[in-house]
Amino acid sequence: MQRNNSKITKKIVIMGLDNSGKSSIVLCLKGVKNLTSFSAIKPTRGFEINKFNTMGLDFNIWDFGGQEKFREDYVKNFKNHIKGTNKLIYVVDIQDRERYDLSLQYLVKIITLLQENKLNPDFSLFLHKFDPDIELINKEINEELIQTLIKQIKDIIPQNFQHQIYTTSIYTVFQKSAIN
Ligand SMILES: Nc1nc2c(ncn2[C@@H]2O[C@H](COP(=O)(O)OP(=O)(O)OP(=O)(O)O)[C@@H](O)[C@H]2O)c(=O)[nH]1
Ligand SMILES: [Mg+2]
Repeated sequence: MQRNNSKITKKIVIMGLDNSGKSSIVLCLKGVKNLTSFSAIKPTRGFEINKFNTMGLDFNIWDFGGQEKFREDYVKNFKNHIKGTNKLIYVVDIQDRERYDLSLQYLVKIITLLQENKLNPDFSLFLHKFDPDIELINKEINEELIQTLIKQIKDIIPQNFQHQIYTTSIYTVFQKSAIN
């Protein structure tokens, strides 16, 4: 937590593979509604800190670009990047079936590092790009596939780890549906 003019600013960290939709989620959380902002998003280089205020609370969202070269740096310097984190959001692109395994490997690394550093921030996992009618648009993404993915995720997250899994999409008025 960071003190800012005697107010407390909470630190939210958002991580996941490149192209998983993290920066788009950040725009949603900031309440941005104009579509041009969404189409103008470019891959994040390194990390970007976004400030926003909601319901009288100040937040800093640290958006960690997911390209491999950046991921390697975060893993190497994990402690520096993560210190003071109140909430960590991990994003999996459910439409990127080919990279489920890679995304789960990155998740394992992050959880292992959190444990090694004895950190236990509030942890949310977003199954993202869960667009309305996804099963009609993309026939590969069916209930069975998602349930298998959720099972794999639950096997990775330790029992004593406070966490919540949600499905999310930018194509709904941003909503998240709890899974467990
Ligand atoms: N179908 C669909 N596409 C999305 C959704 N959210 C984001 N996208 C698209 O996914 C692409 C990548 O989005 P970004 O927000 O840049 O992804 P990122 O995780 O920040 O990527 P890096 O900065 O490289 O780590 C863009 O073309 C977005 O429009 C979603 O909910 N559904
Ligand atoms: Mg980004």
